[in-house]
Amino acid sequence: MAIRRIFETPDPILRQISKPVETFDDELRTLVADMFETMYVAPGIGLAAVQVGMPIRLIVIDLQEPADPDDPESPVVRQPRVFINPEILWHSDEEVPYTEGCLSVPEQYAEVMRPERIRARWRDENGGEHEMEIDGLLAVCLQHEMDHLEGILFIDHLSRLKRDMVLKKLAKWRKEQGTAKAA
Ligand code: K1U
Ligand code: ZN
Repeated sequence: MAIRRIFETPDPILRQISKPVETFDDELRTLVADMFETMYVAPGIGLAAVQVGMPIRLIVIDLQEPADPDDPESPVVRQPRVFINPEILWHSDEEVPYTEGCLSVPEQYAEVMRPERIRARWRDENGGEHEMEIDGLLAVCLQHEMDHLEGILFIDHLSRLKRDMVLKKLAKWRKEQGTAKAA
């Protein structure tokens, strides 16, 4: 397994439309393993392949929630999930706010509204088909990651004013880190 570089805004690769996965082979499964390792180290709860420079329709998610939902100090349970060629078959009219982050827009968070529930279909890394109704943080995260497959970042959901504020804060943070890049 290997940790891969995470591409950050404004890298144009993040704006590419990812291509469907057609071959479910060991090369794909190695990429999946590398993406989980990269995501856990980052740390994050999701990652789309395009974020590591591979514009294919592959997403990994692990919400890493505490074993006991009533005890935030209880040990985290790992539940790695792989979504390949995901499709949203249905979404609720009700939307919910969630303060999102993105490993490609490091250290920046902003509230985004998304449908509360979705029905999704996808394949796993062995080509097996899955279909499920999803809500809560998994629905938020899957929709965020599916946006990556279309070249969309969470900041694109913000007003121009809020987006500019986030990008200004990002530039300031990068300057403080000593790795100034144009936002
Ligand atoms: O870059 C990404 O797409 C990953 C992103 C996923 C996400 C987070 C929040 C809402 C929607 C989608 C992240 O993982 S950002 C980091 C983060 O949220 C986190 C990091 C450590 C522990 C818990 C959360
Ligand atoms: Zn993201």
